[in-house]
Amino acid sequence: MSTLELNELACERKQDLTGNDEPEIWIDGAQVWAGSLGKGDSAVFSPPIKRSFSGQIVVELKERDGSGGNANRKLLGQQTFSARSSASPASFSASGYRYKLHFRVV
Ligand SMILES: [Ca+2]
Repeated sequence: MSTLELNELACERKQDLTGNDEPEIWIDGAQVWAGSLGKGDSAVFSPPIKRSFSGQIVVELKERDGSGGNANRKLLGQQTFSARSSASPASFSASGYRYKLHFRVV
């Protein structure tokens, strides 16, 4: 078994045109964190978000619009981690946004 530790999510460029982004982190299909970040903001996870796994574990970064029953989520990116993953931070980026996820696998 390995453990994925998420330490920090940094927003280098946000996806929403106005206001903060509402990023969410999902691990293996379950939401583990939601927040509000603007450009240059960082969410530090203390203690780290930890999930043990064997084989691989999938992390998705989503961005939420709307609220409550009208929430609408855009998938910003997906990364698969294994026991050998060490290239922290992982980057979630496209033309309109850039996020860096600091992690380690122990
Ligand atoms: Ca949003």
